[in-house]
Amino acid sequence: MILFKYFPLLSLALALPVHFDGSVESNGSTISSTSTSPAAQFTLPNDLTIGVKQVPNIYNESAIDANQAAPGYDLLNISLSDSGLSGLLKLRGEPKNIYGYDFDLLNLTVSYQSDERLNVHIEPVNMTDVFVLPDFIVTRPEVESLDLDSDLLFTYQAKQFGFSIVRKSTGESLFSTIGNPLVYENQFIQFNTSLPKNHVLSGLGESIHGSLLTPGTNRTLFAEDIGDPIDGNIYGVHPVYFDQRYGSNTTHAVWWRTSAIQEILIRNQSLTWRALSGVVDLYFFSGPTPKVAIQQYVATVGLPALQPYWSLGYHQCRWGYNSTERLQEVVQNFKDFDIPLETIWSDIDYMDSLKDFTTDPYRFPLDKFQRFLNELHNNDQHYVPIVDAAIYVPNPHNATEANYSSYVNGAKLNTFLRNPDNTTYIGAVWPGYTVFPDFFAENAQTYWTGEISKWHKDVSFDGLWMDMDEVSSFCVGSCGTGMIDKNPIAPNFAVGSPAGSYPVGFNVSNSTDYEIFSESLASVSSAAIASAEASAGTTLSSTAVATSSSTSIDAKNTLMPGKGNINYPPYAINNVQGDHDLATHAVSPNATHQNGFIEYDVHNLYGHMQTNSTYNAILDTNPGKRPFLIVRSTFPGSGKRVGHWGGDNTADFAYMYFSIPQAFAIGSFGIPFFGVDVCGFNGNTDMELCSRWMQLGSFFPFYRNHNYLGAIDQEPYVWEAVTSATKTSMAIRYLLLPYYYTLLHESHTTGLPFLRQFQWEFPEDSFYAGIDNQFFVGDSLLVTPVLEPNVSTVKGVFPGANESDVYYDFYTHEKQNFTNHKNHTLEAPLGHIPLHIRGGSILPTQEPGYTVAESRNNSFGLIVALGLDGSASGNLYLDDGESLKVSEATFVDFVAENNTLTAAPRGNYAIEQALANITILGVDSEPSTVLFGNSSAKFQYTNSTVFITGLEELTGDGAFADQFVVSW
Ligand code: MIG
Repeated sequence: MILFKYFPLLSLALALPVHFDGSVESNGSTISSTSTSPAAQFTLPNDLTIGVKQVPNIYNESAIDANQAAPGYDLLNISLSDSGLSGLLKLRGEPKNIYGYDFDLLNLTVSYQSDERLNVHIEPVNMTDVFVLPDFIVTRPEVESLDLDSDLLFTYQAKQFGFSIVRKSTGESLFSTIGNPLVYENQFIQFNTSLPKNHVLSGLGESIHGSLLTPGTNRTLFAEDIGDPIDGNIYGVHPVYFDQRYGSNTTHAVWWRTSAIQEILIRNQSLTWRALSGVVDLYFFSGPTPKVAIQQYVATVGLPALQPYWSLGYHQCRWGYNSTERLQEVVQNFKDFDIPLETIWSDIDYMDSLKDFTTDPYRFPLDKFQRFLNELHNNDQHYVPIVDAAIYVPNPHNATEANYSSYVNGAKLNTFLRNPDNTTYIGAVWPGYTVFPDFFAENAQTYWTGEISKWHKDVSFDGLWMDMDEVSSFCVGSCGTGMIDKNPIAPNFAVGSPAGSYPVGFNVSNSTDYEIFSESLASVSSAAIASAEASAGTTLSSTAVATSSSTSIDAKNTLMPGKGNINYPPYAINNVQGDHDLATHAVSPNATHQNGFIEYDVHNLYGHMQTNSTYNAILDTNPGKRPFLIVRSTFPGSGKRVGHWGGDNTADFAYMYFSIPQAFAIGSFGIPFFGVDVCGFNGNTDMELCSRWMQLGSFFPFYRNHNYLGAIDQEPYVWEAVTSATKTSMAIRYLLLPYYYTLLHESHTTGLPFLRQFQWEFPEDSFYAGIDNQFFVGDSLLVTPVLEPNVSTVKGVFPGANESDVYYDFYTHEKQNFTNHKNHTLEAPLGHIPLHIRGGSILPTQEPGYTVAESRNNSFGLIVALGLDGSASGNLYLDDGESLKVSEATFVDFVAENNTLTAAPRGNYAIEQALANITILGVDSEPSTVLFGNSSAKFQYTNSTVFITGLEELTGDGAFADQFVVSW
């Protein structure tokens, strides 16, 4: 079965007509300039992609230790202010200029901003050439009141300046730089805080890593387009950490409000924070619980967007849906297999020669494509296409390209990134040599709104997927300068070749396919295998780097007066790209914005800025409706507007595992709407992995299956076992949609993450620190996924079991006799994902339909899981699911105690569907009657569970039209 899917895809790719020559599909077979395709095409010259090899400072044994060498500062002229204090920091003795030039004088300002937030701000007295993060990007938090009751206390040592943040209520030092000098140079800022032994730290992203920042972790913060290397710097930048202290049972958060390139070193008892530019602008949040600390941080950077209700439906995507017919076929297959499909996605395949805001005239002819989209919308389904950051530069010798309006309009409005000499910066991405919108430029919004709204008239998308926004460029520097008459050019690496790998355990679980695959693989030419491996590997440029000596880069533009050497800063970060050059596979640090900003200072903001403009542009196309945006590169505050996906993971069990801590981290950064490429992106998936992952994905807020161009198909209908596993878990997801949507709303109003780590829910018990293989959806549903191959059981722990808490099996409703702190083995044959409801919760449900719209028309239900004390509570939030400004909303509070359930609605959103049933778990003896109001209700009793049914007749005006009381 797998091979049947595998080879047709390949041959399809090779049989594409001539006019596709500029598209990636054809590049799969031509990786050098000696193209074998009918119309020869230039390839990006290899040497333009190779940076200058850097030795990362953390691996450089002769590197100077700034803590030893720096002179430090003395604090002078201290004066108290209404909200804190200020003072002047003076360099002690001669400058040492370790990794840049020492600033002689610094201003220190400390302000108690609110009961929970304290700010320590340090900046040079002379601010010429010092980058300051503008307020409009991430609001600079201000003093909210002068009459405060803070649990935080700032103390300092004036001579050889250092400061501590102390928690007043416990006397504990939360943060202390005392004992290590502050280093403040134009290209290097460093401070060091001591940490307690056995610290429990999390945050500092984005990275693929366990949830805890264990000693030895080096975290580099530099937005990068790379296939999810474990521990490497990837797409987003979030300079915040959470410090959970079990000794005192408190948690606080520390955020550095900066877009600078950073590196953080976590050791047994210290954290060293380094930045390559900017000012020190630190915010301490007092918590004192982990959830409250997260909420304080998230509320400060911006509460998450309320996503449209339909976004909770299932999303299907792949790189390689390369015609309208193919999209149609996939949609139809879902229908035929009766697997709910809410949204079908397009990768870059729909584009005309990979150009943004175009559609291929042959594979996606507009009339046919529009008919398809209309039909989709008529069925209450949705369409989300990808948009890349870079804009193709037309070849001046090609008349048909000359009017590529997305380029022409941007050039006219002067909205593309520049070189230091004011020429246009030209890099290279999929379509060839490209320019990059400068989202700081005066006309950027006009330009971007123009492009998006014009395109939306042709292609009525329901949301956008923003990729390559780190911002990615395949060559080093402005490589397209003087080269645009070569356009279109292909990337210099293989794309779309068959992915050679299969998941661990494949030889056991798919033994038949495995044998056929191994034989066939042996017959594929070694060249094809090599290119497959190259494209399935983690770095796209590493092969090139390994085999070539470095090319010299014009250094003159990388030295900026006052700024220093911005391309090769004296402190080299451990950038994950092959040679550690900051300009490898990304737009160069010396690219210059219209307002004078250089990428060196704002690289980490590219995705965030593009997000803001895109959000506004989408709003323009559909006024008043919540824009749906999934983006790759994020920054503090991005969650206000977008959701995020985990990027290019690999189809293997390890990546399924890491999706859980990645979700915890991204949730704590204020982006609750998160999911990863289910079944895996790079490499081939297999039946077993895909079955497990489709089930796990059902419990992530964003549920999307996405796949690499050259990999075998992985829609859930490809394997019978995956189809049935998917239907099972999807039915649960759709049943729980009212609970999920209520959680989205809770995130939106409180900042709480959607998926919850045990250590957040049970913060007093250090046994549950750093558990990454189980999680809660909200605080009521505990998921114990299988994360390894070839097993039929899984081990799990159950916090508080039979002490403070009790758990019920979701499927059987049986009360579990679990013991706190004990590892329990659960049956988990393929197709079964263990789920437990936490006693004390009430979950609203709705009968699943094929689409979200259909589900929303079905009748409601309630699952009441009684806690150890016989009580439970929960709530429901509902609105129209799409209005940006919600004017009609209904909240229902549910409380169960003393054999009585009360539902108390408030609000003005009309819920017309009836209530069909209520299931009460944990009822010790069979009730003689059950009353709904004054009427007796039908019920059954088994397994300590009361099943009340047939309530439709009693709730014909709508499930929650009136308050009701049920007693048993
Ligand atoms: O470098 O558009 O993360 O989801 O399929 C590859 C093609 C570019 C990277 C995205 C991935 C997408 C792919 N893109």
